[in-house]
Amino acid sequence: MAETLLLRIDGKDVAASDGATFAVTNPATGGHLYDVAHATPGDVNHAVAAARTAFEDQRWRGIRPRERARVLNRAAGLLADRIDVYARLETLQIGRPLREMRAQLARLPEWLEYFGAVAQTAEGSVPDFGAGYLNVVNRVPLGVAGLITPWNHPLLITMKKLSAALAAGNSLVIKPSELGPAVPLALVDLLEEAGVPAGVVNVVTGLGATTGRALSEHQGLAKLDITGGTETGRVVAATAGRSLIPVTAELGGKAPVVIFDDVDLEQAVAGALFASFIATGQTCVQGARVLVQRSVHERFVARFIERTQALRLGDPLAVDTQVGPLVSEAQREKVAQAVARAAGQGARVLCGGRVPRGAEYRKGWFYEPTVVGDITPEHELWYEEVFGPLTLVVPFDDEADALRKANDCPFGLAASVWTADTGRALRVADGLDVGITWVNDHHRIDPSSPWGGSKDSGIGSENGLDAYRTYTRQKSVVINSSGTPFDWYATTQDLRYS
Ligand code: TXE
Repeated sequence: MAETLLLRIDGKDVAASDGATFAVTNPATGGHLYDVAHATPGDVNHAVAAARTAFEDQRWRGIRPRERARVLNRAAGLLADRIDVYARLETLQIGRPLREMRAQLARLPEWLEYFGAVAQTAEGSVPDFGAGYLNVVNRVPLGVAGLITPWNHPLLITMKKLSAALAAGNSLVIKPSELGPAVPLALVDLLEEAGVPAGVVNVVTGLGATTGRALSEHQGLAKLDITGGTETGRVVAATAGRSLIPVTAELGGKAPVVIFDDVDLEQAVAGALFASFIATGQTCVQGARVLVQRSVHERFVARFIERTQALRLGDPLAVDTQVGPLVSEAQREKVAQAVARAAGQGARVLCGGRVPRGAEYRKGWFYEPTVVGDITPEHELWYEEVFGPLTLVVPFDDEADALRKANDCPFGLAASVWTADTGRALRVADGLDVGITWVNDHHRIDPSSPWGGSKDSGIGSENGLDAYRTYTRQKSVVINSSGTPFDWYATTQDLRYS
């Protein structure tokens, strides 16, 4: 594929106004995939204006929610037919194994279906305003929403935000990651084919510091929804805050995987592997800290290392590949440096910790799945999010110790608890300061289930009814139905006016 991907503004594919482009490469081979238009602040302005016009002329928000849902269901059908094409594109851009991308993308039509159903069934309310009044409260769309999305799940994360935003009747400007813009761009064609009017969904591709910044600073937005690193989230939220633009931010994580000694060891090892190494560890809910009860710690670690070393690294397009490359040289460097720093501070690299040898790995950003032990809060790696195929194993004594260690973290996105004791699972879930806890599982997601965290993991949540609500605002109409004339200034008597 050697072509230039263009911006999508007001239903048209357009080059950047200054003609600038940037290149997207294949992280498994270093090969050039395509050039992409690099939107200028002027292009961003143009996209926001097009989205605003589409909002004001009601071409989408004026359509009854039931009809919007029909369009979204049609889009879900088209998407289901294109999964294989999109999965391959995602793998080429970000290096995640094709098997993973197919499994992930096959779920995405559900987001369109779910939020279409929510839009159809959403109802206003009639608060008790008191005798002689009728108060009708409706929810209306916000306006133009800016979506800034990352590279690690390019279509999933775009879909989570877009489905809620569109179902509610908003217009959008999407700034996909510079590392994986192709599928979010292709999605606009699909949505328009399904019946979303041109101009409702616009895409500006570009780098974070230029295009992303221009979008996040735009005064014409009614909401900003970002998934990215915590530092990016802070900058974007601070900028939006100055303009009083509401923000949803899904940021970093360092999820603990808490394994008690009453759980089947093989299941626990399989679960921890899935938690730690899916997406080559590049996911915000990655099991980045495996906490294991001391009585089984040694046995667990031996088996965990054995299975980690057996993971098949390689060409992400090959169906039997289990771990692909990292997304970029910078991301691999970040992992390698974190491992070197931890080792220098006295932690022990139990397996991995290096670039794999072999001609097939020479051109891509591969790194061996890595397990680090003998790690304590004295080490930076205890706290920092690395975002790669790297996890820690840490022993704990009892429930209280497990909770103390699990919560000793700046992030609070997700955690998993592995135990056969339901009471214990509930107690630990209750004590964890995170947004999502899985019991005897990890990484599970559903459009109906809230996805968001506490502390440095962000603001608000995606998925579920709350996500839909945050793409709307309340509009209250208070009707005087008493039929009684009222004239405040005609008398000096005490009257109730509030
Ligand atoms: O993310 P960025 P990067 C974490 C992870 C990773 C680190 C950096 O730890 O190592 O972040 O990854 C846009 N104004 N996560 O650099 O930069 C950017 O173009 C406006 C966690 O890839 O945060 C992209 O579209 N926008 C995470 C998006 O923000 C800006 C997913 C995310 O990119 C911007 C990804 C700016 N100043 C990384 N700077 C998760 N929670 O899943 C960048 N962007």
